[in-house]
Amino acid sequence: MSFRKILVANRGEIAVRIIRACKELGIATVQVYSQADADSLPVMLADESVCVGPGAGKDSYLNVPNIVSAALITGAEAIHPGYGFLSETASFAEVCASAGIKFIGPPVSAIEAMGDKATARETAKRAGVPTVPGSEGIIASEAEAIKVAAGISYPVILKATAGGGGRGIRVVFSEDELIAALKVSQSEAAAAFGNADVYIEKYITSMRHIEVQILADEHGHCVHLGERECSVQTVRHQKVVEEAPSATLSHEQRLAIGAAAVKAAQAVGYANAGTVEFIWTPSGEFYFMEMNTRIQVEHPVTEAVTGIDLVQAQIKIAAGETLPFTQEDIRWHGHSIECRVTAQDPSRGFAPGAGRLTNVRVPGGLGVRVDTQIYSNYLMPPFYDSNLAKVIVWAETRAEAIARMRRCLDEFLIEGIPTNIAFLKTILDDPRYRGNDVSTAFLPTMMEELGMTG
Ligand code: MV4
Repeated sequence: MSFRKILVANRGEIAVRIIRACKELGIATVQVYSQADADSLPVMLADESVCVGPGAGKDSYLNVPNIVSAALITGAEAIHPGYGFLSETASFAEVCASAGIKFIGPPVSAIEAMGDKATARETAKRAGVPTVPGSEGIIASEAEAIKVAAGISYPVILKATAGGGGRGIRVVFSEDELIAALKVSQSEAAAAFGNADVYIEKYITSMRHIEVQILADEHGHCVHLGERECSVQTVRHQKVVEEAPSATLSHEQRLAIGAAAVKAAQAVGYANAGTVEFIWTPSGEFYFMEMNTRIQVEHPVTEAVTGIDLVQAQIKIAAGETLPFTQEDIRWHGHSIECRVTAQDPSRGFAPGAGRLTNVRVPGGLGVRVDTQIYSNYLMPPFYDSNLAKVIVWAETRAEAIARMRRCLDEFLIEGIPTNIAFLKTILDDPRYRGNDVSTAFLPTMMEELGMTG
């Protein structure tokens, strides 16, 4: 059994990515789009398209009734949500199910279990996955916050249970700051997520962000596809450069963290593609951080080193197929790097830009992949994220991959709006980056040294 027609409930490069996977599987595509995206590449590439509302995301790509109606009217049997928008909204997956449409993603129960980060942490801990010392679930009172923090010792980090990806977090260095920080964290969380609940962890002062790709079918099989190194992020938790594998992990460590990721996924009855995020310490210990129950922006680096098409795998799993490989069949070859090219202006605090791309010239050559929605004369709408393109390179070694990426960034020409391409070159040229001497502090430090804000 496979699907005959899939609706793509997203936009930009990930919509293009999903359409490509469908085409190769012989599946027809319906692209939903906003009025601002009428001339977009996914609309051109899809077999059919349906306008679901005005430019603002909340009126179009988050408009559940319109998207589900578009699927019913066009006879799409499944919806691929991509990343962002409705991809991790359990109620959307539920509405799809009640309309008889397959949501290409995990079960509603798994989205819910991992969507609440304090619950996810407890679930991982109970399953035997290492977690950072901290509170048991959410903080119920100021007295409990003081007691927990004193017990694990400062610094501590406050995280919103409804957050994720670093939104609504506060680092606290001493007890005098704790209660004020707790109040700020709770009110920020309430405003951002409609849920004020916060949990506490020991703050790990030097860490790498290492995440593990997993794939699970709906028949109880689950494998990991190794890790991605995502430590190069801005102080606002924007990932900028990602790699697979991490140059830091030995093969034994890869298998150990991979097995932990599989355990976490199995603890919530996971199916489809997912990513388990870990803190990696300088001494080689790792701790569960959170799980993302969707395909991620940086998935292509894992595809490059494993040869597995993750979006095709998502579709086949949702159609009820069994995983065609076991853990022992997964092999890793070479090194892959992704750079996120964005419409951000480094000279204006990385403010997001929009407007007409008067001229575009995309890099290419052996071992180069560019996932993008842009083309010459494309009008970048102001409503959405600032991603313009992902440049993904593959080479035998990390050094060769860096040289290839550097060459690609020189080739890439985008005229008409400011981009971060020069900033990406600065990162690739930094001896700390080249020497894999990075932690999550690397990029904020580099930017401060260069007098950059943002
Ligand atoms: C942490 C941490 C240190 N210790 N958790 C959470 C979301 C992820 N994207 C970043 N997060 C972190 N979680 C513990 N227990 C450090 C980070 C972190 C960070 C925290 C504050 C300000 C900037 C940061 C940049 C990268 C990682």
